[in-house]
Amino acid sequence: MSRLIAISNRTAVDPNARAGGLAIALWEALNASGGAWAGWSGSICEGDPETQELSDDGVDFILTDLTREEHDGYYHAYANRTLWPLFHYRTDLVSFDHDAFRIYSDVNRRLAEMVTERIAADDVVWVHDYHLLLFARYLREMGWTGRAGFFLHIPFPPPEVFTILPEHREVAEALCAHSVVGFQSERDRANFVRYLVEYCDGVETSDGKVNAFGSTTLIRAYPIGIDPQAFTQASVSEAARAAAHQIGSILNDRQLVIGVDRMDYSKGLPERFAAVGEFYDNYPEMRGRVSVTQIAPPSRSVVAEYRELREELDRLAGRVNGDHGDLDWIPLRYLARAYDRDQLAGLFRIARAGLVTPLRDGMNLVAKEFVMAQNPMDPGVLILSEFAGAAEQLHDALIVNPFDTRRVAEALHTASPCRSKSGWIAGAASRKSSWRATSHGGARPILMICQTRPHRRSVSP
Ligand code: ADQ
Repeated sequence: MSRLIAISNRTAVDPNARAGGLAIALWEALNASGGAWAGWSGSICEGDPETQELSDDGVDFILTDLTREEHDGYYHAYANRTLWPLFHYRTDLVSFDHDAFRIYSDVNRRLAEMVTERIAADDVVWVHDYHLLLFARYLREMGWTGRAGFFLHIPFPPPEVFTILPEHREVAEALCAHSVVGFQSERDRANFVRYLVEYCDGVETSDGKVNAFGSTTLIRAYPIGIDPQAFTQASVSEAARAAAHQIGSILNDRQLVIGVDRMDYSKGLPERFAAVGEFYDNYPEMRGRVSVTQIAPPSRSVVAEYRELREELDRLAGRVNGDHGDLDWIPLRYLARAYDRDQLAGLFRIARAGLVTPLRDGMNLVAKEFVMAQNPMDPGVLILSEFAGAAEQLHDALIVNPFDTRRVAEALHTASPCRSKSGWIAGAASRKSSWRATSHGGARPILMICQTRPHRRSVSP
């Protein structure tokens, strides 16, 4: 019987890691079909890496440790310091290192070997994300001819940016070795197709396929979603209520505006903090009536840019609070730690506005989670960057250019003084008839995000 074999850098072998969007989606697909999940074990070994195989709840895991050299070259250097910034259009932060590319290729080859030794001709291989761009090349070189799909979770840049990568042709050729290549958004799909047509003599056919490098590949956008019902349930769980109660006791009657992100330069946090400062500058009547809470646990702190980002955020938050704070009011609360899903859902539910303003993002699941956590009788407003993949779907959020801090401040003003649980507060929001935001995940409900009156919830087919 044909099996689904997923390959990603990190797997959800640890049950605690089955909470994120990707992990949940993959886990459910593999669990339902009795598939396998291959990738890095998460450990670094001293000697030669060995393959470990184990099963949990119907899913087989095929795992390998990385050597220190592999971890540095493949993961830290090429994946996180070359591909991540380049694919997020941050050419200023990209570092190129031929040794790192060699190690990245070697790890992709080693993972492909590990998988080909264990798959059958009719299995379906499903490769995930920018760590494994070359995986299919080795799979094919090893003689495997079955079906293989690839999904990129992060953006795919325009050809003018992608071609900065010295190895752009090798990467594109390896992607075309899949039967299907999936992207988060139409913009990403169009960028890749344009690259193939303009730089590799690719020919686009009317059925969404491209002939390039002697292969025919279906190239499509498959925007990733969340489990909307599960998130709505999480937002009324015990832990959610406790978190909402805890923050509520500090807020008093103030409006909560919330941001939740990994601390990453792609998430636009310095620009967001600047916009919050402008909001209090430009709308002084909002001082003391709104409190912004930003949750952002540090990530990848071995990379210098991430350490610098942390320092910049500390400084900017201090500035906003120094300029505007008062004895009984903190304008911008900034918490550099993670919270669990239920707690976040509880905070989203009581927030008047969600600030999701990445400079560039493949999708951004926080935007969808914020929508699904809302109480339909008293929903908040989503302020969403036009550069997040989610903006292609959540048309009725307040869509902003995150670089335009004055406009983001204006959106905060529009969103914040809406309706409070204890009654109406006059403000700009009452001038606007309605904003809506949709949640993706197939045919999913459209939730009326902020409607002055009457309260109404509409459900799409
Ligand atoms: P990420 O860059 O990690 O993912 P995102 O989609 O926003 O971005 O978040 C993924 C998950 O992490 C969400 O479930 C969110 O709730 C959780 N999370 C984020 N910040 C958190 C925090 N401070 N504390 C606790 N949990 C937090 C990459 C791409 C995205 C793409 C996803 C999925 O960069 O563009 O949407 O993969 O494909």
